[in-house]
Parts: sequence; structure tokens; C-alpha cells
Amino acid sequence: MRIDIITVLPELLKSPFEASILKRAIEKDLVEIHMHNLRDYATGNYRQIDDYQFGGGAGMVMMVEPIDKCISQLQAEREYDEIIYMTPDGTTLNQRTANELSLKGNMIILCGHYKGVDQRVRDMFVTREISIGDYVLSGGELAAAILCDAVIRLIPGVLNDETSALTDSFQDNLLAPPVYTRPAEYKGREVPKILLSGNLPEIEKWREQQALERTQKRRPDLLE
Ligand code: 6GU
Repeated sequence: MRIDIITVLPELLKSPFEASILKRAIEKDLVEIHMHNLRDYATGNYRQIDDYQFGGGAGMVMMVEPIDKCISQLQAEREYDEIIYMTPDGTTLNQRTANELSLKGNMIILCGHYKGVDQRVRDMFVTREISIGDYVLSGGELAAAILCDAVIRLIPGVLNDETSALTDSFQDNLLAPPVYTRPAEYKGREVPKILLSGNLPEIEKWREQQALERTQKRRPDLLE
């Protein structure tokens, strides 16, 4: 997989890819991340990338031309399966979308800022608009980092047995069951006996039951 991220704040997107699982995925050549500073595609003395909105109103709008230049240059070099625009009015990210995107080859992620991008960018290029939840961030960068994390960890070979995605919350529309590690007793609190029994079928049954109870209590919407 190759991900090209278009942003006005590339520095905000450095550290997420320099640690732990994402770093290892890059080192193993399972994913390539390329940052593009939108400012590099702006023209004129002021390298302008945003402007006042037609019709008036507070807030600047990201201009179509620099984004067109950047995306068109990338598209001249390779085919893209998805051009994703990060925006609070997009479709809320969930595990199903992450699973779907983990199977793609090349993707562009465009990070919005200010009042967002000129609608013509969305009409001309964007194949999907994604939000990470019903709250507003100052820009799409942190949302893009979250999307990349959720997607990249699902690429075959990125996770090993210890970090397996198969038992994650949401993987079958259930939350994950409680987990314990040593010691078996801590300040009077004991690990459920069943987990120490070695009876794998019974342990599996207990986990399924716990996952179901947790989901019923915390996220009944997932079971509908
Ligand atoms: Cl993708 N962008 C911004 N700016 N705010 C958000 C978001 C995205 N998703 C939730 N809030």
C-alpha cells in the first residue's frame, strides 16, 4: 500500500509514523507514506492556499488550484484507488471502512483546514469523505493519522500473533472481553478462575459471554 497525504502541516503528521506498529509496517515495506506540503503547490509571492469565501462569512476556504496541482501531479505518476477527504461532515469511520481500505493499493488523503476545501475539489477528485466522530478538530491531520493507524494495522503481515487484530473490539461487532496478566492476585483482586483452568473451550465460551455482556451494557447499538 502507498498513502500520499496532502497537508498544510506535515510536521503534525511525522511522529505517528515514527513509532511502534506503523514504524515497523514502513520498515517491512508493507506501506509507504509520502507527505506533500500543500504550500509547495501554491503560486505567487504569498504562496496563497486559502481565501475568503464567496458570499461572505467567517473563515477561510482552501483554494482549488494548489490542491488540483498536487493531486494531478500524483495522478500523472500512478493510479489511485481512493482519494479521501478528511472532514467532520464525512461518513463516520468504523471498523468496516478500515477493513475495506486495508485492501487498497494507492490512496491519497487530503487534510482539510479552516472552513474546508472549495466544493469543486470534492466534486472533481474526492472518492470518499471520512470523519472520525461528531466533534470538530482544528484540522484533518490528526484524523488522518487515526485513519492511517486503523487501516495499516490491518494490512496482512503488519501485526503478529501478539498484536493480532482478530480479537479486537468491533472485529465482529462485539466489544473485546476483559483481559488479565500476572500476577493472578493483586491487592486481594483475583483473576477469574476460568482463565487459570487451562480448559480452552470453556475459556472461549467465557470470553464470548463477557464480550456479549459488555456490548449489551455499553454499546447495545452494535447488536441491532
Ligand atoms: Cl476528519 N476533520 C476535522 N477537522 N474535524 C474532525 C474530523 C475531521 N473528524 C472529526 N472531527
